[in-house]
Amino acid sequence: MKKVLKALQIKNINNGVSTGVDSWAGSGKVLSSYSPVDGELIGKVRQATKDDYEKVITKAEEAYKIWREVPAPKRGEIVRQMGEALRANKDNLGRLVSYEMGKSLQEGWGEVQEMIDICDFAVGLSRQLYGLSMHSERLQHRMYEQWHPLGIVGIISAFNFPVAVWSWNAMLAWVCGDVCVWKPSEKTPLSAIACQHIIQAVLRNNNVPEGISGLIVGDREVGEWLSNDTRVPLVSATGSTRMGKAVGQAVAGRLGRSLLELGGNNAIIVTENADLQIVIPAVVFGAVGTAGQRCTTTRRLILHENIYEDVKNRLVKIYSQLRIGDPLDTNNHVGPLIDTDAVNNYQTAIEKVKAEGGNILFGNEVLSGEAYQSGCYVKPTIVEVTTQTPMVCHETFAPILYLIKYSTLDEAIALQNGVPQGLSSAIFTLNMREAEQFLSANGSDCGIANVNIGTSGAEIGGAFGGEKETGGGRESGSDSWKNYMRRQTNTINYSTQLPLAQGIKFDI
Ligand code: UN1
Repeated sequence: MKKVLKALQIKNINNGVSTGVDSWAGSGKVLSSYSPVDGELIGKVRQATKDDYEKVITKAEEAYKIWREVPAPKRGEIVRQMGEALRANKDNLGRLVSYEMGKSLQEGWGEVQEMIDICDFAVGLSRQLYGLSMHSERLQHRMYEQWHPLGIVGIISAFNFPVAVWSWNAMLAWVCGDVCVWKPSEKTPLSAIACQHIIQAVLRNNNVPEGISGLIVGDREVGEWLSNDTRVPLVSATGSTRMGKAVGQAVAGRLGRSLLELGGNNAIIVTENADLQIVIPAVVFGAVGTAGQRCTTTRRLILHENIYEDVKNRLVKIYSQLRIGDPLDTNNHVGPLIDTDAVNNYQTAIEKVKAEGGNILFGNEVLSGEAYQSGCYVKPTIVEVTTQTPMVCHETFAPILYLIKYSTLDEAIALQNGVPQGLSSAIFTLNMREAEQFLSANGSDCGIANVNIGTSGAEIGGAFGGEKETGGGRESGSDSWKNYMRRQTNTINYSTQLPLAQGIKFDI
């Protein structure tokens, strides 16, 4: 890991990590980043004080005045170079993400690949920030709309995707002409600093201000500063519903904009017409991938009564064969949880669901021994329930999968929709009527609804996000870029008269 840190220019200086850039230089409390893989200290970072925050925002404001005037395709060219820099650093950055967060190396690299893909997407977008033109009802008038940047975009990201979700926001915001101030998770600060180095080098090479990309490491206070700051027109936040409600309320209180991507409680419905060969890998990857710490993780499996026992038995068998251990070792399927608090949450959730009548079919074990010295490794768990008890309706960020039996599709869809969250959902069926009902207006109520694909692993090209307690925001692909811009309607009169709209006469 030393070599990886060196390559990403992360050096410990004066009890804190030097960022090597001015746009972030915390002078506050020291934050230590421990790896959940082996419990080792990776590095220490100095958090930002309120003064540091003010400096970053001032730099961002100055940078915005310059950046908004750079033609969008030229901004796209700089984002293209960022994509190239990420390609060059993919191996090291993926390794750091994997070690600091605990996800498998494949997923660490996959996360960097998502960043590269969103760069490519943003480059194309930089020539396609289209507005509509309309026909004016008045003679010799022209009416059209154009999209302008907003200003400073505050980005609050979560530990589970330490770098990719930031890049979904930042790359789009940058081609749109905004500047970004990023508050990464305090559980994964080094991955963020590594990105900051990569981005700053590209900004320097292009002689554009470093304030285009600001980074502020700190705890929830920093989130509060961003949410309450009228100089930050948009706050995009990813994380728990509790955090999102606080951010959403604060930003709404000043009539700012927020883009929220919060908790999920994602279900897969498996009908009696499903191809079980593809169901099993989809469910296992969805439920245990990233140790159950994706917002898109499969948490509920709604099974038709005719295939219930078969699927249940196959799953228990596969779960008993899963290899749990160092995620940097590509032979392992499941890595650690982020920290021991997450382990406690896993244990508490299982205790509670047992008290609610849940039947543990597999798992419910915290692993110990040399390979598990960080204390963060748990056995993926399967629990059988007969109704959606309070614990089943709650998002526990751990690999706990609830199995529920159904007999009619209406009942299955009601179960799928019967939780407060609305991010991702899936149905496995080869029956076209079942699939279409699931996708119809009286089907899944989620932002993402898949057929014969699991709930996690969405592509960057689609709009990503969900309904209800998931927060309603859409990031990444499709027309999500509109979140980062303001629409202006322009009407131009090239006649010699001043006709009023709606035919109103006003003679003076
Ligand atoms: C998240 O967990 O916050 O769809 C994002 C997926 C990933 C992104 C997850 N592409 O699982």
